[in-house]
Amino acid sequence: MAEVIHPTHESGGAHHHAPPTTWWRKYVFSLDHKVIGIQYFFLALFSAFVGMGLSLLMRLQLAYPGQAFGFLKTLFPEAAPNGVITPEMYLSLVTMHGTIMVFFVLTTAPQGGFGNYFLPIQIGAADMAFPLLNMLSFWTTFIALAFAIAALFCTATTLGPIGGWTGYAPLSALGDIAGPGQGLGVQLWVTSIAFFCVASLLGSLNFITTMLNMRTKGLSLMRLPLTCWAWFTTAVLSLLSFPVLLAAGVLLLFDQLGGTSFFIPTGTYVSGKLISSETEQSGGSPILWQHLFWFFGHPEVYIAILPGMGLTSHVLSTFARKPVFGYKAMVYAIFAIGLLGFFVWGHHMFMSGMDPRTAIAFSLITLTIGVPSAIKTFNWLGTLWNSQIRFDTPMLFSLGFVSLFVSGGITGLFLGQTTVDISLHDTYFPVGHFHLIMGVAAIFGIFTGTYFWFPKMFGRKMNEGLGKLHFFISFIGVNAIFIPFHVMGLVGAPRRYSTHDELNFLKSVMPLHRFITIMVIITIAAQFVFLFNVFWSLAKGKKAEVNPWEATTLEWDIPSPPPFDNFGGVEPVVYRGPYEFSVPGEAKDYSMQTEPPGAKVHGD
Ligand code: HEM
Ligand SMILES: [Cu+2]
Repeated sequence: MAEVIHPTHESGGAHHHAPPTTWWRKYVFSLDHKVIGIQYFFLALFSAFVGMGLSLLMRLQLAYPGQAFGFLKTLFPEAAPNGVITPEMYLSLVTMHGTIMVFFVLTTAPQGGFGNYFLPIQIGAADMAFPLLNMLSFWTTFIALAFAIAALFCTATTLGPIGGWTGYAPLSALGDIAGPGQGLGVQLWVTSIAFFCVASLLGSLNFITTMLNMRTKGLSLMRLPLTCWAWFTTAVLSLLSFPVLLAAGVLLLFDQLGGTSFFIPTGTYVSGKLISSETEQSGGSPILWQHLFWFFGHPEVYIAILPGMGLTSHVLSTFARKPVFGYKAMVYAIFAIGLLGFFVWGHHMFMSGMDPRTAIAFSLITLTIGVPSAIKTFNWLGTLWNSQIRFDTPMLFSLGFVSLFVSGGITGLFLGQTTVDISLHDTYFPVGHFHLIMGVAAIFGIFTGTYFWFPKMFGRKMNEGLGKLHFFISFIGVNAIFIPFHVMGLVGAPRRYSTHDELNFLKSVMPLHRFITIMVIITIAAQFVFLFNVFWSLAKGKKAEVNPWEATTLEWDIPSPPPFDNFGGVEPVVYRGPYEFSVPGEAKDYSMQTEPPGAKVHGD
């Protein structure tokens, strides 16, 4: 640690550590928030392709149940004997797909990746408040991913545990008797989650401190880009929700390994065996697991989507050449969503035998989240209204984000009503709902960030033609995949079933299953276009100017890529709000935050 000179905080942003001298310190165990951001980004990119691969296997099975695939036989001789995916194998695919996507893609890329890279720069700081902690957060996330990958390979007959990403007790607490992958598989899976919780906790402390303490001169709170508000609120949500999941995970591990029974009730029969007589484990509450899990789980969906919301506001304003409509309302809406998100977890438990009066309370609070969400949506439309839109790839993905957020959000209003949820619960309807809103909307946020910031991060532009191709195929693809999920849900197709062709009433959904799988293959192909674009542009992309999008915030004032300490030791001074586009009377249609006044000052 010799090269770290400790921060002096008098002026908020003055903070220096000397540049690294060895290869290891530069690229692997780096303290530089930019390197760490890129590490998080690539970890998420890798995980996204793993998660996507697992979903493709599920889709093959759902569209062609019982069909033998030679490559499956070779790859998984025991989990897919004769090339046919077993129901247990299918369940493990569901589990690991959900886990990897939620934790290692959606929680990792927007916050750990882009947040790490751009929060310090957008507030005019040289690094995060605690660089060493930042490095530890990344490597703890890496260990978490290693455990998740180990869980994939620890049982021959499955690809990990089979209880879903929600790991409901008591089956997750009982060990191998509850099914293949439920012993060692669950232990590795929950260890992975525990490491992930610790990493996110450390990261959130860093984000909160950095944003509150390290803003440069003139950067008052109401002059912060909305991206920063979103990362900050996300960090607060992480700080308050991950500890609960960590505690639940440790208790689950005790149940698995230590003979405790936090989640194992008296008189549990599994496969005809009375558990409590075998193991003396009794007296616990499986519903306790659901409370702890969903107390984390609901804020988690906002952890996934808030950074995308902040970025969408930012990008819509930049490419519409107009100030964000209702800046303050947007900040308060982010807070409101974050706060209300802690009081609605019960909407995941309407089926758990909860008192109907409690359910009504959860239902009402859930519906009130529609208010700040609608404020955000109308303000996005307000920003676009009467504007001269530049349709570059980042803008297309932001518009896609708004569209997916609305289509996914509307069905949330259905599911938030107890009476409607009871009949739709555990069908494909919620699966369609959450894929649109938290799955692909958040992924579109990640794509927006990639296309928007790539020139700054790597000093080269991504290819626009390939970017547009990627956008159009993906946008049509995800709608063609996930809107039919709702239809299947209304027909009654149950989720987490490996075949839908055994019951007569479901025969009608089989053609839809095949259609969806074809769309999945096309959409996945488009993701390889994206992957190619990333790596090709890294090597061969056009050199990027300092400010290719004619944007206003601090990152567009410094070279692409930024030097080691971001601002070359000079503390930038901020004179304006972040979204001064098309200000009447100004020479250009944008004024950078660092341009001294002359014109009116926005915000304050
Ligand atoms: C390539 C696009 C994707 C496809 C085709 C896809 C497909 C699927 C399928 C078929 C299921 C299983 C449904 C069931 O049997 O219950 C599933 C579950 C799930 N997916 Fe995706 N998915 C995709 C992307 C994502 C993304 C981006 C996320 C990120 C949030 C995600 C999160 C989940 C979760 C949390 C589950 C539930 C797992 C569980 O029930 O435990 N998926 N997905
Ligand atoms: Cu929820």
